[in-house]
Amino acid sequence: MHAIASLWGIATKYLLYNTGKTIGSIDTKTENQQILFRNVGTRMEPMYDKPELVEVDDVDDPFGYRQHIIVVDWNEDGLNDVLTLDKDRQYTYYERYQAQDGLLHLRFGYNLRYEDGAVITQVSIHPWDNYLCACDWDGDGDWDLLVGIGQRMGIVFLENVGDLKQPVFRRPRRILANGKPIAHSTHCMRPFAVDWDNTGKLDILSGSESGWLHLFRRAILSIEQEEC
Ligand SMILES: [Ca+2]
Ligand SMILES: [Ca+2]
Repeated sequence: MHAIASLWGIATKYLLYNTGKTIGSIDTKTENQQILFRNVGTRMEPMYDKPELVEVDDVDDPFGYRQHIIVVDWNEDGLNDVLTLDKDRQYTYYERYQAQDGLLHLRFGYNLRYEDGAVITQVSIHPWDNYLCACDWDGDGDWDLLVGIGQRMGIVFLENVGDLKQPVFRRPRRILANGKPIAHSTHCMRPFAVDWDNTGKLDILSGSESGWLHLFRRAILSIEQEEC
């Protein structure tokens, strides 16, 4: 389903929402809001409730204008969380937790930071859309980030040089395919990391504004030495 989200690019996304039972949901982005379509059917026979806004406890306007979200269990507590860029275009982790009302809510976790303590912002990488993908790209047990940008930046890698509880990241470095920056799209480059061919290492499936999906096998990928 992530592949389909990549194909659709800016308009739609797919996510799994933990609500006590396995429920699939789809969110659709409008301006600075995120909309959840809660699956009130089953996984095999989904049926969606009326759309509802995704809210974050005690945070007004939690999502940036035309920004995207990804859903990942960032703190690995069994509940899917949200990574996004906030209204100030800062990389932000919203944690999902069980509130006193017994329901699952989102709350502010923290802003993601570089190893020098600076908050990661869109502008610090590229002012165009930053499409996030969280994955353990280097296989050391913590979440790294791939960010799809396009233009001459292509897809960049932010290595987590902290750990799961206190992640901090190196400045972005470009991912190279056969020694060259990835350049299949100038805009809406949307990477997703998946072990496509079952080699035990992650490959990249990346969507583009053309509607095509592009597969980059790990064997041809490397990381540029210099930071962007
Ligand atoms: Ca979690
Ligand atoms: Ca890692």
